[in-house]
Amino acid sequence: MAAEATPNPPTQDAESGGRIPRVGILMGSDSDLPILRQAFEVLNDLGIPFEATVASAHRTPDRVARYAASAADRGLEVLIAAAGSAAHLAGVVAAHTLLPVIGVPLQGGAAGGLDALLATAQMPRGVPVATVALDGAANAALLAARILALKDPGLRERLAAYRRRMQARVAEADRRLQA
Ligand code: RP5
Repeated sequence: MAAEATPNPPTQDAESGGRIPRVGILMGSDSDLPILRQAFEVLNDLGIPFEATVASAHRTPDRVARYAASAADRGLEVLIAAAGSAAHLAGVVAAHTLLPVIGVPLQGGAAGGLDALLATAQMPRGVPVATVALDGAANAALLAARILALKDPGLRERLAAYRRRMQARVAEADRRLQA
């Protein structure tokens, strides 16, 4: 089923260098890519192999269902789904997999993102989506990393180092302010 169920080959991140992707990122449109690049950057920083693909809950529903249903069999461990406006992508993905799904609502719709936020977060009981802030692609990647780090001590250490770098940047900003 996996081979047939796999949609068109997703974009393989160069940094993954042939390693099996652990995180699958879906976005509703290629117009979402600039925000999703923030997630790519975090995952690259943390050395987590990932793949990314454009798939729409409304425009390509079968493709989304096939991708989500085959994701675990293909070795993916966490899925990130980002969409704007009537942002049903993360919910539909969660309906077709038992993997953890992180939803990223995107700004830009007629209601300034509130439409996407509610559509992503307000899931019915039984089908959970962990929803991050509007345009929160970087945090989605960090949350995925924390999930993976539960069983990956090396990644846990890289996450700790990431946090130390962040803290050092804040301390440096404060030093400049006080100077
Ligand atoms: C959503 O509609 C996409 O995720 C995107 O955020 C928004 C607009 O899509 P395009 O019209 O730019 O393709 O499905």
